[in-house]
Amino acid sequence: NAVKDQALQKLSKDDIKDAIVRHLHRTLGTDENKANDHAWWKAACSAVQEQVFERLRKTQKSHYLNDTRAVHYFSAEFLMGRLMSNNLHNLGLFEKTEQALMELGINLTDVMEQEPDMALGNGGLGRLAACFIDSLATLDYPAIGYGLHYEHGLFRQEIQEGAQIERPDSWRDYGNPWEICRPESIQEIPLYGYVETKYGEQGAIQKEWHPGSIVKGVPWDIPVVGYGGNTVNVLRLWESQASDYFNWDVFNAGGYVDAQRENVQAETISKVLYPNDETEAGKELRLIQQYFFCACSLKDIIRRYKRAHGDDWSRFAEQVVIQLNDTHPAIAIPELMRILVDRAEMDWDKAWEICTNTFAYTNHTLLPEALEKWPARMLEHVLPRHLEIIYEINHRFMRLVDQHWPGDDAMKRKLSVIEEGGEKMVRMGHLSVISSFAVNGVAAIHSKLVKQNLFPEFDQMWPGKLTNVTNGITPRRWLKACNPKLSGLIDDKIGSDWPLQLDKLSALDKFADDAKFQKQFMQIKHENKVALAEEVKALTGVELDPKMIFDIQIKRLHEYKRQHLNLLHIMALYRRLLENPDYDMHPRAFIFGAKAAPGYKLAKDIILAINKVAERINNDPRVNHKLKVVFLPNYRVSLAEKMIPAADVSEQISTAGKEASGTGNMKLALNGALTVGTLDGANIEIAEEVGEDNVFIFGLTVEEVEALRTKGYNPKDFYYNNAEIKAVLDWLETDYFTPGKPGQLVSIKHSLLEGGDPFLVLADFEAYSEAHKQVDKAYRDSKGWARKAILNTAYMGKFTSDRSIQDYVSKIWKLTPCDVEK
Ligand code: DL6
Repeated sequence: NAVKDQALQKLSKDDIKDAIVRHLHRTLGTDENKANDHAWWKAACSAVQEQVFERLRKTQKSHYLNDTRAVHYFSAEFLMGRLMSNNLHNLGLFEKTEQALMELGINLTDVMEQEPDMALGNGGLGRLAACFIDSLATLDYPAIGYGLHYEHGLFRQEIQEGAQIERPDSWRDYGNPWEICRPESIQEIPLYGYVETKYGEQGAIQKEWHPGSIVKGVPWDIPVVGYGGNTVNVLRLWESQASDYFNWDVFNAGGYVDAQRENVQAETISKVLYPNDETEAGKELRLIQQYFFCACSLKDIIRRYKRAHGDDWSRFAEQVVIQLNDTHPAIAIPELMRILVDRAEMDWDKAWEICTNTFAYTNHTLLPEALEKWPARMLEHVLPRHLEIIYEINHRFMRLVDQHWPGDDAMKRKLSVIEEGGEKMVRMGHLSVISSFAVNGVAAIHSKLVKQNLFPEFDQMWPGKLTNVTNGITPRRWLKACNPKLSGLIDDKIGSDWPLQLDKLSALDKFADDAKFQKQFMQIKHENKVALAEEVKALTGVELDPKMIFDIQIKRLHEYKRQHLNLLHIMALYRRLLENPDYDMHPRAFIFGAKAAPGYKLAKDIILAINKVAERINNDPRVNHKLKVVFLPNYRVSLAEKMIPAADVSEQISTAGKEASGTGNMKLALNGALTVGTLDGANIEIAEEVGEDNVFIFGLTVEEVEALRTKGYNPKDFYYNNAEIKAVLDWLETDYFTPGKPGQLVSIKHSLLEGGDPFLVLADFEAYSEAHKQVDKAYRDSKGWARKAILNTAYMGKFTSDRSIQDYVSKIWKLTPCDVEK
């Protein structure tokens, strides 16, 4: 039994039943006869939350008494999804709660469906943060997640006539029972205004920032329950509110209306998550969001530190490590310098030493459009003192560059935090590398490219600072909770400690050729496919035969992820079937889930094209027994939990060198799907682990991509030399898929031909098509396929986020686990 707390172990089904009914009566003021599933959900959450709060209290007491060093995970996104199933599993209360509800005539699955997703993130980066805080609590490390309490998370996607429509997400409309407001820890955050320079004794210069307005930061805590229920850490999310503090400076200068306007603005700061993925927003509100949550969090950290250490700053970096999840929180760096230099009146060198021993930075992308830069002018307006501090950091850094490359002005320009030329820009990546004691990429190949291509000179200046920590996923959510049947089978076969020691799954390899185990494993896959087919029918009206190969691509819509490569191949299959009705292929259902950034026109066009092609194929009786295409609307964590257990094939087909890691690839393989993938991101490590016989690798490598670009890539060569490519691209121009509207899908063809095919879709098409022929062949050998699927599950041990966290701990954070009072 993973549950360590005795009180939790002793809790009986009847105790839980009593607690649920008590909350139904006393918290919600309703009763068993009137309550609907939503009320039962809230009552059940409150019953669970009682246990969670007790563990939380004990955890906080233990951390305080042991004066522990803790990691502070700063992230603009935490894509938590639903919490009920996860919390029940982690507390070891799932079965008891299921029975308790059953005795009350209520179905736990229906109740859990009431919970809205906490969609406070865009995709991989935010979901990674959620997996990491789960693992930190599971491994008993003192940790706190800091982020923004968005009123509206990622938009809800509707599909109308094939096109994406964005609707607001309102995850808190009817209250969220998992979060608790902590007014006792409210912070006041300054913005705008001007900096006054004062001259002290002996000409000492003192800077004072006179803010133009003050915003209130209200913390909401979401308990993060570790598996086994020992440690319960906290995710603290800040909500902005207008400050009670009246802005007398502005008022006295006759600016009453302005002062009021800024109060109104305050409330917009945490209103909405920017729906960008791999592009930077470059908007003032986004900068303010970033500063707001970093400043609140730093004040919170310092308050806690001072409670234990008073004004003695000497132990700060021993106690506090701050991990920057990408550059979104990088503004915390000048903020900490400001606090130390201006407020604590520390000299610069001492402050800088604390700073550079406190921060560590994770890079999640090499795409130039995602590397954040802020116009210096905007920073000056919003955070005038921070810009001065950034200039000072850079000034001192330039002296260091001069020591390494004396007199090399080109090198200074290249490495400077300030990009000159056009409008002066502040490069947040450079600032993060310079100010952190460790910098990591998120998969081996990505970290290598960070060193070689993105920051080679920084690597030369500080050998060893740049490192790798390959991403991971929590097996509690992504196998135990989402795939209960497979989890049960695994428990029966190898015992139930794999959720904590995922390496143990490798014991399944003994059964990879065992006919009985193969049958059980594939029967569960089949049942999961039946369940997904029902969901597909309910959501789209499309009927899927579970005997088809379920081929799934789920991730944000982006050209580099190449959903359009998948689409072109589907069109090619369609064409082959039309030309030859006997074309030999095992029936296949291609299933997509993806949101496109609202301003990303081509990504939205690709969604439209997938839906239009799907409609035509699904309604074509000549082929629809062999080929189906489904686009599931509103892809999100809770939908992923239904799709992943049902996948036979996992599409991981980004252009080599573009996907930093990927984590969907890990979730799908863990659940026994076979990867069709390029040698990109973590696919490479997955292939190493599961063996090349058990994945379908295709396409250009990073080196080949570079060589092709150097040589000069002309997509038209592929268009004119490959009749199938030409036919499917030309097909997009007709009205075959969009009756009466020729040209509606032409932008995809244009991007590939006139647009230069920036992500080498056409160059990889043939290899991709070949890989799919191999998939088809392999699937027909049902025993061979079962073996491969089992080995995928068996060999995914490396990709638990527990391993990622242990890597962070040993390479970067240097934490010690803290046992919590039982
Ligand atoms: O590291 C988490 C995740 C990776 O798995 C994906 O490969 C990568 O694309 C994603 N990066 C971002 C970058 N966004 N920004 N900035 O989301 O990170």
